[in-house]
Amino acid sequence: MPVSPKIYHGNSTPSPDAELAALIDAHPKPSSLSEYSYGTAGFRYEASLLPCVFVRMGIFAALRSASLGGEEVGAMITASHNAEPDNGMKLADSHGGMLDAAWEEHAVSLANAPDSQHALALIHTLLSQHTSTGDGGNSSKKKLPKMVVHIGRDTRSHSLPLAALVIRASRAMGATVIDHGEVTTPQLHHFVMHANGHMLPSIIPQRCNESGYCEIMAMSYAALLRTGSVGGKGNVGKQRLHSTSTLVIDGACGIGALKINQFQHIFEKLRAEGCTVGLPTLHTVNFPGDGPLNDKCGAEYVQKQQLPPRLYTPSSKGAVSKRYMTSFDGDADRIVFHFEDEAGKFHLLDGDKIAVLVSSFIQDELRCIDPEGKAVKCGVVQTAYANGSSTLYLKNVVKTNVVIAKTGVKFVHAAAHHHFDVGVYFEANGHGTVLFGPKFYDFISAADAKLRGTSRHNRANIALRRLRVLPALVNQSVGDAMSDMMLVDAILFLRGWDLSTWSKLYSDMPSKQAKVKVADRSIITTNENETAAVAPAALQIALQAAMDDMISQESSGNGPKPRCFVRPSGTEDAVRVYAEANTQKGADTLAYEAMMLIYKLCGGVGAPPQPLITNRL
Ligand code: G16
Repeated sequence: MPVSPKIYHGNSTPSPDAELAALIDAHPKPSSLSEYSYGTAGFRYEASLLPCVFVRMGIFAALRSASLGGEEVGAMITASHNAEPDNGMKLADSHGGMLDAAWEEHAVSLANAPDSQHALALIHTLLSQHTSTGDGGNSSKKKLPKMVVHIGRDTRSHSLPLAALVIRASRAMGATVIDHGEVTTPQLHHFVMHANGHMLPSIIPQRCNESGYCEIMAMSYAALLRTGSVGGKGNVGKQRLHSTSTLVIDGACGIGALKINQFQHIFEKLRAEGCTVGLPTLHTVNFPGDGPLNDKCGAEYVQKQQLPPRLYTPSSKGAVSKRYMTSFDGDADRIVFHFEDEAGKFHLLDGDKIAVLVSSFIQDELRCIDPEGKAVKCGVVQTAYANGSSTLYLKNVVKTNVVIAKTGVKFVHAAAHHHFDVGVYFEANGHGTVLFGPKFYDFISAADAKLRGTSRHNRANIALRRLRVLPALVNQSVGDAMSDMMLVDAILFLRGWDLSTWSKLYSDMPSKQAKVKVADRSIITTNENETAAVAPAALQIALQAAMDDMISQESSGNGPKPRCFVRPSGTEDAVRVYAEANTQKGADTLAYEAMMLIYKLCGGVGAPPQPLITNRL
């Protein structure tokens, strides 16, 4: 059952400096690390390296809240898709999204301050520059604004002690801490967004705790499913297809498995109330403790290896239908779908396929009200990892706008917000959501007024009911596996599709992803959208030659051409490689050539990479 958060009040020491200095001194910088860097999604390291930076980030989160005049912010303790020994922190700004880019620099400076004296000096500078009640160098002289920090954590064994450090540090700054305990990353972002209620569009009910989060989502999901029972043209979703009647959820042995199970209770209640239209049976596997976190299971493994997850839960052996499956990652902010066909072949439906399904659904519904499609600008944001076939399909078949942004939610989220009134963003790894802007809400109000009094069976009216529930169903702060799962399931239900039908919309170009370990991955830099390496210059020249070679070997007709790019990971100590070609052998060859180039030109460590051979199931 959802638990209520614990509230800790800030310490009321007249001058917090002594306590802050003591905390900082007690958690010195590890000698094995030259500098902390802010990665793709915040600080992420092997857990024993983190106490120093977590104390400072507890202080920093309070500072950030102070700089926003007391608006509430969040800190999530998680290393998401990484292996169990790693941990990290994702910082949520008051709008619920990722920390403002300008403040990342301050976070890095505070994390790397050589000692408590320098750290305190920086804290005072930030306070005086960014708060109206800033102390100009002495926090004991003036009253600080209200500061509120929400804390959440994943199920890693070290997340609890690390969270305790963050709580202590925030309280030492005088901040009120709201400790949500074990939650998913998107839940924590949701709590922060809802805590600052003035930022919520009026269409979304304000619910700042876990039971509220579950209720809003489940009710919106049920409302969307119910629109399938109305009938009318294009409305096939009256009955669930047998192949989608049970949805198996691989929880990656992490927090998502525990949280999705809470929806069972709500679904049971809905069934008891007679609201049964289309609700599937949920069957969760891979709970915390069943197996190692993210190891041979979960979204990262399934998507990168293009293999089904291992099923660790003892009762799942032989009892799981593989027709309709989904995998979350370790903090449940990513989701991919997959199934085994009648011939036992594995099929993956990744973030690209989700972007296609969701964007075409929303556009179809909008066009039922606005056939010209001019009132609201829709589009999709992808990254360089998007399969070339998906981008072509989006442009040529869905006929939507496509923008390519840098890897990382903070970039794709910002691009969706900036370019579109309805911006669908999904990274191929399954991290994504849909953002609705002010013009969308104006469109809904105008449609409401226009369609008032028309029949419930009127197709435009059905479209309006569908579109109206989306902002509450779809997490508006960050990608959310549970929310995306319900959105996708509802769309499949309304379309009368199963995973096989959805999968056949287009065929992915064969692709390969790999990693290479080098002494210092920061020597590799890329262009703005990461499609080409800028340094070392010799790397891109050699990569281009390998791509040209592959293009001349494979005739690609009008389809996407073979391509390959490399970039340093911002979450793991590795350089990532992505290759796609017209054949799996071509993609494997290209990826292997890129790995060898990185190994030779960028200081590879350990044994040289081995040739890649993909064996499909
Ligand atoms: C994080 C980010 C994602 C990003 C992923 C991989 O995911 O939130 O946006 O795609 O890292 O980043 P990189 O390739 O730089 O390692 P998560 O789920 O691990 O938080």
